[in-house]
Amino acid sequence: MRLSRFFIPILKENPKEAEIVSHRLMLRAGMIRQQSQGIYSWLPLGKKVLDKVNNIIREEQNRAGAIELSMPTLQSAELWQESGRYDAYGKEMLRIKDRQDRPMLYGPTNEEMITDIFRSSVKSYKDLPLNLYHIQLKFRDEIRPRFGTMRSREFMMKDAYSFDLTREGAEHSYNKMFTAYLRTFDRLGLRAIPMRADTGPIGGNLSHEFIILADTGESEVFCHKDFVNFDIPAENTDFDSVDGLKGIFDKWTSLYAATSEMHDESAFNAIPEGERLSARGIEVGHIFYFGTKYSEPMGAKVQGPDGKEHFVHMGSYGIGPTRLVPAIIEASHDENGIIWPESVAPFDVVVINMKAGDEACDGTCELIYAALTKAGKDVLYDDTDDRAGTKFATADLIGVPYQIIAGPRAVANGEVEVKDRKTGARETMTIEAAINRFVA
Ligand code: 5CA
Repeated sequence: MRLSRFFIPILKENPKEAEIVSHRLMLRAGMIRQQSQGIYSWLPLGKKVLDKVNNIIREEQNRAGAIELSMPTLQSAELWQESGRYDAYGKEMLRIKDRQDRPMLYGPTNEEMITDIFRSSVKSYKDLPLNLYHIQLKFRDEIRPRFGTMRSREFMMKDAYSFDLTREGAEHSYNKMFTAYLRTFDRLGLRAIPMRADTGPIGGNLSHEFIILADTGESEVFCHKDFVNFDIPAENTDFDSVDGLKGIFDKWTSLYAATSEMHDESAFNAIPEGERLSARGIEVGHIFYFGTKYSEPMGAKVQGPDGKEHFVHMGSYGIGPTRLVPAIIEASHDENGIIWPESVAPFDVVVINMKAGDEACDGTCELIYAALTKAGKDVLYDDTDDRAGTKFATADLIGVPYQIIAGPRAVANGEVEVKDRKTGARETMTIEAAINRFVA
């Protein structure tokens, strides 16, 4: 992508409305634009990052055996009357009427709709277990939308829903998602701590929140400090292995039970003082097991091996991609801007032409741009005629992991500079070496 042809409305000044660094940087880097309170457009640079985040989520959901579908944002109120949540959900739900005066709503979550899909076609235990997910916009009319897309009214969610014949089966489905989440957040460059949690309006009695430590987070975290350092399940984890996944899960729950109880001060106080961690964090994911809470009122049942009908045991599993993007920035930035982990960076590398119009600089940049693009790299080429200082500031602000800098003096020697955005380290090398560094 040539910067001269791209759409990236960089802000020179710090936007006054932004209270936290991720919001400030997302606005300054031209990633998002507020359309009305708590409702955002994702501009091209932001959209690229969001897509990468969603793809990692998708890969890990698929690896764990979940199957993708797509449900609408607008739902009929009838479904929610069946589950009893239509009135219970209160003012957070945006209620709409269609031209026939039928009550509709902009979905804040999809337990009812997925249960409806399930009951319409699954009749036998032989079709279980089943886990269906989608990545779709949601709407919650939050009292205090704030911090940009961190807490917005319209936001994206990956929501997965599992169906099992028995509680044991449902617990295995829960452990699959638990394990997939540990892997997902790790691939996003984050340490997300699983914390036992309240279930709130989703209901049920087994639930974990996944929390990233950050001073600006809205959640409180009390736990053993060892919680922050843990092994991530390997890529070849056998998600069908009940014992294997239970081992991963038990390690957590036992550590948890032994050392911390989020809402239980005495358990926290039982941790030796030097080993306590009391911090703030951002909830980026939340998983629930809620048994037959929706299957019973909505009549979602299957025939079991005993020939009898059984209400299915369900769980739901949410991740917020539009919250994850600012959460990644909170965890990874410096005074000059964003530092993207390579896995979600909007571009792999930016080529900076320090003297656009200079024949040697132009030729060198075009050569590098073409070679890296051909090799499948996502390259941003700053071919604008901005001053070098502006170009460096832009490249640092938008956080592309590597910069290849071509200035007249180096180019005259057949060389360019390669800068690592994270460490700031710069290295001069031949043009060929610079290309090979990214292609090899
Ligand atoms: N149905 C369940 C799980 S599928 C559910 O709705 N869970 S939730 O309410 O905990 O939301 C799941 C995730 O969505 C949260 O962990 C968070 O990452 C994201 N999320 C929730 N509300 C917002 C919001 N207002 N803005 C941005 N992200 C949000």
